[in-house]
Amino acid sequence: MVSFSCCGARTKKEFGMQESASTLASSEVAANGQRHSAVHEWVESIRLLVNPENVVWITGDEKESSRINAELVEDGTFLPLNEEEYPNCFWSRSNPNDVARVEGRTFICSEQEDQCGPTNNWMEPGAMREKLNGLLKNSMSGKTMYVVPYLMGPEGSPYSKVGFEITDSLYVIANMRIMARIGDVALQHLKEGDTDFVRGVHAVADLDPEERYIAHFPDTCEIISVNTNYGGNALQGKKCFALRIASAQAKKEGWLAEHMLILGVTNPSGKKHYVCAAFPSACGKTNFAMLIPPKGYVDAGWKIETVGDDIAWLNFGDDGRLYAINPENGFFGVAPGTSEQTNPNAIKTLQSNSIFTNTALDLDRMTPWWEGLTEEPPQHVRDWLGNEWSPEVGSKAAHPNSRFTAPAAQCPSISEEFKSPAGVPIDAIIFGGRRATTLPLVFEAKSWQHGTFVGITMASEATAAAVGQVGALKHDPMAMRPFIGYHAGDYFQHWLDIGERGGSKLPKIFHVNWFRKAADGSFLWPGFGENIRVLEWILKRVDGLASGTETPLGIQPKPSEMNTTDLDISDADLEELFSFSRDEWEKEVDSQKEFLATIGAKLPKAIAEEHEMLRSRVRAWGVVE
Ligand code: GTP
Ligand code: SPV
Ligand code: MN
Repeated sequence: MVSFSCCGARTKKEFGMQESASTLASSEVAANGQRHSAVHEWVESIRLLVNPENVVWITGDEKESSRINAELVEDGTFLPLNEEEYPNCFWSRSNPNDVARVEGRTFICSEQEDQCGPTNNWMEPGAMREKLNGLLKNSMSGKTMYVVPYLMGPEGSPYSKVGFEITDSLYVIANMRIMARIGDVALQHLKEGDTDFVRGVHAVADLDPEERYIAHFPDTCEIISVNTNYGGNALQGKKCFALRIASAQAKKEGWLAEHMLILGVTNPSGKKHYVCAAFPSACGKTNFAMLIPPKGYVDAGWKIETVGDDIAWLNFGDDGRLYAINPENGFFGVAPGTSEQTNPNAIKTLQSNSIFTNTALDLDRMTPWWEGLTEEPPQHVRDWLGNEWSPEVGSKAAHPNSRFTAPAAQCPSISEEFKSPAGVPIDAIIFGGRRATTLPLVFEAKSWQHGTFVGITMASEATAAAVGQVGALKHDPMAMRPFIGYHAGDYFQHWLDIGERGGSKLPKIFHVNWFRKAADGSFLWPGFGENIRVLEWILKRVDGLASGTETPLGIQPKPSEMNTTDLDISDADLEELFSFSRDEWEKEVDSQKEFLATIGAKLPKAIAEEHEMLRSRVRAWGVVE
């Protein structure tokens, strides 16, 4: 059999892989080699640079996946979990220096510095290439270079896009296989002679944090990550392509690539709405997307379906409305806090064919464990660092950013529309941050322009999803600050332009805050399934069934418009959730001003004006606590 091995003898270990490579080699090289000559030329150029022992094309088939998992078990990267409780699941620990996205090492290498903007790190593309070529040169010598074709978005969708990730990491391939549609499905999507694909290179190298780079070249649709093997840095389909590169493409092509979940909600009269929500990393997207309503709501006929939990691509349909697709194929979810009580759908999703990274391990059952999964920790625990652990140790057993990688199709609430090439029409867009104070449970923006301003001025307390100080309040426009692949000022203008184009057919825009705290530090709002009460009000507004009340912030529910039946919360707490403090808002407006100033000359005038109008409304309102 002829294989697409480029040079050198195969090692015994790689023999299994070679078989699958040969299968594809015959189809890809013979049938598609010419069809996809641009891909092959680029792959060859990378091969010459990284100098691997051989090259393997990933097909995405089941047997190949089993071989990859077996190899990961053999080399110690994967520990198989209890086959009865967690069939085909694996536990994995990353290098402790490589546990989250690193924004300080993430670069947007646009041709001009002012295309990159103040929210990103910039390096001149030529200089970055030189730097990375130095790191990549011979980085795969003695190793196998894998070529992973992947499709972001449903098969057959005009909105889906193809990428390639060249990698030396089987861990990355095992995760990419869950997170994206990989292999032949992607090659088939790429038309003959098509050069519109994202070129990605990933090399584990020696995981040196000082030489770690997650570099994006939006002008040429290239991604290079080196010295990292962690999720958002290394699974390139996700944040690197579907947000940073795609947002730059979306700007040029007139659509939106956003850090948003997508859910469908059916009300008791059978009417179905679709909603997108942008919350920053680790602020509740996965949970909201899979929400199970409380009993009263279920009995009444409410139903939530999941279309996506992290990323939405929104395009205008022929009818002028915005339609969303989920470019991903799986969930890379935050483990801590996920339980049968908080998110039963996630628990059912992750019980087979899943990967657990940096969680703890219940040694007696050989099942994954994390803080919040059960009230009491198991008897014998290994922590995410591989050490024996008990509560007396004082540290967390699971890393706060430990994750499960699970196939979306396994989610009990997955929507039929998850695979829909056309996507789903969006009725409402919700922004929300993690705010202990100041922000009420919910308000509606007065218009698309005001909603754009509300999204831009969103702020949130930092979480463990990115390296940095947890809890620090950070501005995070549209939950996209780390993911806008071009100048933030141009991105804000793009939102306003979408507003001009979509007019009255656009979704209404809302802001929520599940995380307001009482003086004793406890959450005022029960959250999770109860969040449907807020969603119900939002949809009443969409359908014109609630008048709300005007406040300086926008439109808030009248007390009588919130369904509080069976809700276990005191009247005082409920009032506090909606309370408005002029002192707090004076400070908020000042902090918004500081943030908006960082955008510089590219801040759209309309946004500066919205800010001035908010300041006047806050001043005029008086103290209403
Ligand atoms: P990324 O995958 O990083 O983008 O995160 P995400 O936005 O999907 O956040 P996720 O749903 O995973 O939630 C993150 C953390 O917030 C978890 O520990 C959840 O248990 C917790 N959380 C989610 N929803 C709520 C809520 O309504 N109330 C409270 N108090 N906590 C919540
Ligand atoms: C996030 O940080 O928003 C995530 C996890 O969804 S990662 O894929 O690492 O970016
Ligand atoms: Mn995310």
